[in-house]
Amino acid sequence: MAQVKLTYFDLYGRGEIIRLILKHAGIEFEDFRLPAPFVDPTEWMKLKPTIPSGQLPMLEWNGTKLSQSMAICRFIAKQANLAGKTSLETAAIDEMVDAVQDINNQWYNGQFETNEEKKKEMQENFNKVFLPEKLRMMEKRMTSSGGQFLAANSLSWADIHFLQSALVLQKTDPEFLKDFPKLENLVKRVQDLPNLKKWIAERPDAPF
Ligand SMILES: N[C@@H](CCC(=O)N[C@@H](CS)C(=O)NCC(=O)O)C(=O)O
Repeated sequence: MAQVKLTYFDLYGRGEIIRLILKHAGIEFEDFRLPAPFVDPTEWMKLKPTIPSGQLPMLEWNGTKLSQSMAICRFIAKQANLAGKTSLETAAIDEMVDAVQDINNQWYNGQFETNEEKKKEMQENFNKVFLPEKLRMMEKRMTSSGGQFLAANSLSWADIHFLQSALVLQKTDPEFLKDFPKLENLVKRVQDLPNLKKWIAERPDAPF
């Protein structure tokens, strides 16, 4: 069995999707957490110079250090058969993963904007324009690939990635998927998968 350690802040952020894939796959790992730099930078400032990329998350797999959250996810998703059976399926899954990343990045930009007026404008645009457009596109793609999963007509890490984003977005708007029944149903089904259900019930809560 591989020796696996994930180092990340005590947040969901860019690390939770890695935790979710590992949990779903039943891969045991050390979930090493440190305080987010905006909560208390002390521990991170000591650790940062020892991390090859200078950023987290970092995954250690049998001693090999990997950075970049999406590269880490692709690697473990391949181990867990969640990354497609053909190159074309893998590309379709990556397409949906990148759409989820677009949503996440746009949402974070709005959360961390320091100019209050601009922040309000960005959040309004996200909720009224950006997010519904992305969701519409994703539901269409889902319909054209069998209607049950985001891509490749089977569960992939794109579905798990979307689940985590949806759980964070639902904290501020529990109804945000009400016009997207297929996506809403997907979120329900994926969070009911036994290993994910167990982890979601027991994991430390975080605002994002
Ligand atoms: N593209 C990288 C971005 C990594 C990143 O921005 N990490 C942030 C936390 S989410 C970080 O380490 N911040 C502390 C720092 O840069 O010193 C990834 O997806 O892993």
